[in-house]
Amino acid sequence: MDDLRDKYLTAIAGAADESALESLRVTAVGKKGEVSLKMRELGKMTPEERQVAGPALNALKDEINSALAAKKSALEDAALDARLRDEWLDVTLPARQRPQGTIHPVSQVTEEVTAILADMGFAVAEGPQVETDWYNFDALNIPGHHPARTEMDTFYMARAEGDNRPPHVLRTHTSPVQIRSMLDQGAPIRIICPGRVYRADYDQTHTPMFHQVEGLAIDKDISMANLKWVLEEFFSAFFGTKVKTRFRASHFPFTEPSAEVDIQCSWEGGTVKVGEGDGWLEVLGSGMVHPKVLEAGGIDPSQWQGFAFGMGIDRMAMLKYGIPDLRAFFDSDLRWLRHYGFSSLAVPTLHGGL
Ligand code: 2NM
Repeated sequence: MDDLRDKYLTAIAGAADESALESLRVTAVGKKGEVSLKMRELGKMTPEERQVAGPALNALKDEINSALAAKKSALEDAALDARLRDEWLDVTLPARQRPQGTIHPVSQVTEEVTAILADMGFAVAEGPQVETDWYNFDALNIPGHHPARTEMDTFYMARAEGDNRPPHVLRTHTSPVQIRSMLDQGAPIRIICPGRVYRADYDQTHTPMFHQVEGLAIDKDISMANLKWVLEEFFSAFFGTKVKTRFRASHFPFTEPSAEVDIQCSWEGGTVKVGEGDGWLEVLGSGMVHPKVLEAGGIDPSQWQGFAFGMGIDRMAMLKYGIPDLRAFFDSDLRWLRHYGFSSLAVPTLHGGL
């Protein structure tokens, strides 16, 4: 029995893993194991021999079982220690660098303009970029013979032979959205319409697609004075400094009277600075909405009146952020986008100074 004990306790102590331990258990104390076979021999012994051998064999079996259990738990501990050694993570390490996109200046300025005008009570309206010529021209009191309607200035959608629907165009301004909003909501109404517009024009200062925001306020007693306040308030908030405006009489088919609006600026060393000096920069068209346009929008011009204005977002972005070349806006040059782009986390707000 001492030989058995020595043999198994040594083997258990030296077992390399749990499966080696399991086969030792089977050969030692399993049903047909060596200790169990010895126990079966108890029957052939005399009672006196049995009295000695029985408890001794039981004690040996217990001893082997506890050695097995102790070794099993030691192997488990060692396995856990090995995993803790091999699999640890340093959760304090900085994150892996990933490519960061930037917000395009046009998107940034659209958000800024929207934040300022939303604070004054204007809601954002959007509409299709492909329009019928009624929404883009007729409803805006732009007559059939007007030069803006020619293919020199407007992109007409190609049509299949025999397609007799009215002509469709890429909208040349966002005013059709305002017609749709008037027809949908009626008066009073206070909206801005930011978005892409298209004109057949390409040179230093024009791209065939550009961005506009137009405003519309219709109520019982809205005047040019309200328009002037809204615009001065808007420009001052946008440029972060008091900006004077100058209204010059002009003409648009959709407004009467109409005014072009200049903002105060200085020209020094080839750079424009807004809100100082005695120069002027034209940035916006505006006026009182023409009665025919109100009518086309389903609003009774004997009951309601209001102002509208429109400006170029791309141009406002160039002015505010000192971007020299308009065409680079749409080149998708990553170096340009990284240089002039904005952090996606820097959301423009009024209280943050935009
Ligand atoms: C401008 C200039 C003047 C304008 C007019 C309208 C509408 F649809 F309400 F009649 N929306 N925008 C307007 C007026 C736009 O852009 C230079």
